[in-house]
Amino acid sequence: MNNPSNPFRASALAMLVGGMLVCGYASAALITFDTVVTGSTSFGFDGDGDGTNDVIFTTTDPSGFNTFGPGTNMTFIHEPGLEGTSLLNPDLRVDFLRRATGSLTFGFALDSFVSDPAYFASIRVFDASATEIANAAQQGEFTITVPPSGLSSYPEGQISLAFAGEAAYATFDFTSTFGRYIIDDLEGTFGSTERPPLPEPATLALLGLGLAGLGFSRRKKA
Ligand SMILES: [Ca+2]
Ligand SMILES: [Ca+2]
Ligand SMILES: [Ca+2]
Repeated sequence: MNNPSNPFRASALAMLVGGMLVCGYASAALITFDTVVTGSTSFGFDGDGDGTNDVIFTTTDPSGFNTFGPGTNMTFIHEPGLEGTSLLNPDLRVDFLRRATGSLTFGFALDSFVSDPAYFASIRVFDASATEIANAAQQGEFTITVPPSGLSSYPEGQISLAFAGEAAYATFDFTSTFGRYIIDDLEGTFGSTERPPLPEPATLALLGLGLAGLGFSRRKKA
């Protein structure tokens, strides 16, 4: 058992936790689509701010993307998102110019008034030789947004899929009653440029001590 009165153990544990938090932050990026331009047929994400996009979403719909769709009464969509037609197959493509590794997670909503197996979101992930390395599909469901029983305005969901190797691109296909979908909060590890330099051990120790203090003061309040 841990002895919380042992300061060395407490700070060693906090350093470990701090290190894990730093690594988690360093390896993943969240794309919120908050700068999508309505009518554009592509949307780029520049994870490290060097002026070169690392992740590029495209649609073959000449009308391009929209940004707003289901409103605020949703669990997995926080407008603006990436909204488009679901009448194509695929409806959306994303290219990982610096590759993606590990897993991808995203929220989706469908322009439907019913939840039905015929209305779903799906994703196929491919490597650089166009070999499919992962896929997933999920029916849109109404979620509880106002407990105990208030439901989201539209059926929605969150897909999370893990894969081995390096993803070069992925395609999305959606089906819905009224021909539109929206996605938001796409999270993944997009090829390293967004990773900040690893902190020096001294910084980690300071962070660990800070976390230890935070944990302690929280315990005191509770
Ligand atoms: Ca958003
Ligand atoms: Ca970049
Ligand atoms: Ca479709």
